[in-house]
Amino acid sequence: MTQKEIKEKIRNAVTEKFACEAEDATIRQIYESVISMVVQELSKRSSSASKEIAHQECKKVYYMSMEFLIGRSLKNNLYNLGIEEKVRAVLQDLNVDLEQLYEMEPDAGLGNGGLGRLAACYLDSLTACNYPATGFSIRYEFGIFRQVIIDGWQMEFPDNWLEMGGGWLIPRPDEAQEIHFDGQVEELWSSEGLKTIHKNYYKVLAVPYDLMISGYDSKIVNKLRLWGAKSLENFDMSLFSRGEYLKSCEGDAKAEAISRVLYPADDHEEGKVLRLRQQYFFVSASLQNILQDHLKKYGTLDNLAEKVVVHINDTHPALCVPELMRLLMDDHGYSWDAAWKITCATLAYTNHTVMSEALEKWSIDLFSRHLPRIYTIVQEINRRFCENVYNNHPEKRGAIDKMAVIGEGMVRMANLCVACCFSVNGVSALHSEILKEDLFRDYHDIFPGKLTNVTNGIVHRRWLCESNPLLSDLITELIGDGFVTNGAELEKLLKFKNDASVLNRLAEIKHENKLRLSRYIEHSCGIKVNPRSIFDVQAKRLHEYKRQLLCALHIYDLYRRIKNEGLRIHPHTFIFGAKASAGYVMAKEIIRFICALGDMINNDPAVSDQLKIVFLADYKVSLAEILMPAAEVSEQISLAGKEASGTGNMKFMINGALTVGTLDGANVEIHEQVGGENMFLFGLTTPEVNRWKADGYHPDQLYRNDPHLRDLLDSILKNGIGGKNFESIVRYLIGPDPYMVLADFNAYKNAHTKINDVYGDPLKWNEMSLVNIAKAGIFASDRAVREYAENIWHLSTVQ
Ligand code: 26Q
Repeated sequence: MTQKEIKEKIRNAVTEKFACEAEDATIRQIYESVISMVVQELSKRSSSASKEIAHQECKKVYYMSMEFLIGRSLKNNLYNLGIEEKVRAVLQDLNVDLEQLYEMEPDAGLGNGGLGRLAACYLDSLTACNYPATGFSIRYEFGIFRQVIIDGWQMEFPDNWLEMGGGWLIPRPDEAQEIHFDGQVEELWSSEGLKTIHKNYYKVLAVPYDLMISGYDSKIVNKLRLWGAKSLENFDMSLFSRGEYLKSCEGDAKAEAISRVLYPADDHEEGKVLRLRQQYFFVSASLQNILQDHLKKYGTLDNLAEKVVVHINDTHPALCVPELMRLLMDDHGYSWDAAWKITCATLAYTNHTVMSEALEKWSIDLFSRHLPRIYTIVQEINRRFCENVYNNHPEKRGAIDKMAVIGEGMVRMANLCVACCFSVNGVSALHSEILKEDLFRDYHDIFPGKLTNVTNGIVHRRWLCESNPLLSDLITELIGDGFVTNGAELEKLLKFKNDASVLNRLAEIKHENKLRLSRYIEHSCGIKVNPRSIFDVQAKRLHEYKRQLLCALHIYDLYRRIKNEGLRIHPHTFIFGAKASAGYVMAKEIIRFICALGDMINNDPAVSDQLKIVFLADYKVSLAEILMPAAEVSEQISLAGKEASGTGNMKFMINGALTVGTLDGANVEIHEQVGGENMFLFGLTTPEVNRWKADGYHPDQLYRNDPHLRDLLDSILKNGIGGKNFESIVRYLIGPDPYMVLADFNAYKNAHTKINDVYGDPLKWNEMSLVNIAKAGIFASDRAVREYAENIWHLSTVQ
């Protein structure tokens, strides 16, 4: 598109949408018109891509995920289309600043954290790499809540993203699907054999809304299809005429509640009916859609697995297994055996956690009540699976109870996936080893080769090129722009490792980015930070296992050593960003602890030139885009064995931050890339954690035998923090803490001493930073999606 064409298109969009001239339009009208121009351009490309994909009979991947944490789209789309500067110029003529439009866009916060952002990065990379892919999820009216901190306590407010973000969605009511819940199943013998009939069900309509996914310099445009729930039960006129107006509308409310709001939990919580309905709703709508498209093109479902792979992002869409069976048998007349063969060959699954409490389970009672037909299928899957293990793997007879899909009154979703899917993968080398050796060990023995690893990745164009243009420009100047499409080329930077002028420019860019973040901090929370201080960031969901508390405890220790022992350190600013699950009391208590610590330290003139704490409210994708480029220290301090991968660690690394971390998740692979001399490793390893757990972890002994630690904790018991009581936190640390904060406390403190020392040698620090950037290419999601495409999905690119 030329600048002239863009100008025409924006002008036309303004007149069509608002019946006025561009010169007279409000900024909001311009904003909506620019989005509409981009959507039109992408739709055009999407439909010609679809034609080409159909013509080439390409195999397609359907990525099923309850979450796609898209963030903002405008800048990303303009960047990918290569028209950002042209649009900027056109808008300038209208006296509109493009940056101002960017700021008007809300984040599409349709996810909680890592898993949702991973799905968004993968769609972006799949498109850039020309793989035919469609994402399927729910059109939540409200995404992840807006977090406000009031007196240290997290409060949640609704996120009405559609008001300013709805312009990206194209409704496709003609492709709506019907979904059936509740009711009863009846089995009937007829001349054709046993038929199952689902009766007295409750109907909901699933209406698709498409969000176009652009890829950098790509031949194709893919889409993310989001299902919205609409009531199909007729408005109850009889109730209405009897004057029971509210009751007459109840049908509507129940159906439409399904796509109202994203569950703001990123761990398992008590299985709620609404969550199960959400899962079945989007799984059933998507699979019906996939089968219809396939039939239309090929006239048969016999070759489904040859042309389609359906990927299950964690167990949330695990109902794909019984639902695909149901559709093949009940709607398309396949026998059990034929349907099972197709289903297993079509479905692949990624696991994202090994923590047993996070593995999804549903009570039989609730499951069978709301999905009666699906339940009968799961029962039969379970029966056949157990029978198969019993007959064909006698050495595993003792493990059947553990491996079964149904057990202890529950339907176990992870077991359902592993029993069926042709591929199961973990998300980092360490995590995948734990799956094979521990969580899914018995399955690994009977299905050799099924379990594999694909280490996570990030779309480096968003996380480096778009969010850190200064750094991206410097890199381009040094090694050319090949790294934009091939992350591995970043390694060419290594030849500047000892080039002081390059290292100084790296430092200047970091400083610019720190100034930008400082302005944001002052504006959003009124705290003035020293831009020459070390910017040390821990930004991720709040979880006990991620151990924000370890960092907070260390800060309190620093504070006391500065005050009481005259310790001098390089000025250090600790920055936190973290949302807690709304019902997770301990996580909220940890936020309260960090905020209280901040209030006390930031207002104490005795330390304020050396130490500051900032808790940034409402951490989200667009805030991460300001945070990552400004960070110098990346905190990745989970208890070893608990963080499946982490992806924030990769975003910090590619922006030149140095990692202080445990050997957990993808930190292990970061360590492999940069070596121990370019990061700050500390703490127990996974085998050490396991050994310590087996022998019994006794933090009270650590407390009693370490006078310094005892003093520190006693002072919290005695004085609280800034007058607020945190006894419960101390009791937790010396009592049941399953994440062993105190066990790693001294090692962590030593790692920070080293950080402080190395920072005193800027050339050394910047050299380490450069090595981190240079070695981050392997964490590009282009690499990750290629591994999925080549090793698991067997997809080829569109030619
Ligand atoms: C389950 C049941 C009910 C309600 C909510 C949930 C739920 C929702 C979201 C459970 C888990 C999640 C999200 C998990 C997640 O984000 N996991 C992270 O995935 C990343 C991508 O692979 C990894 O890098 C992280 O290590 C992992 O924690």
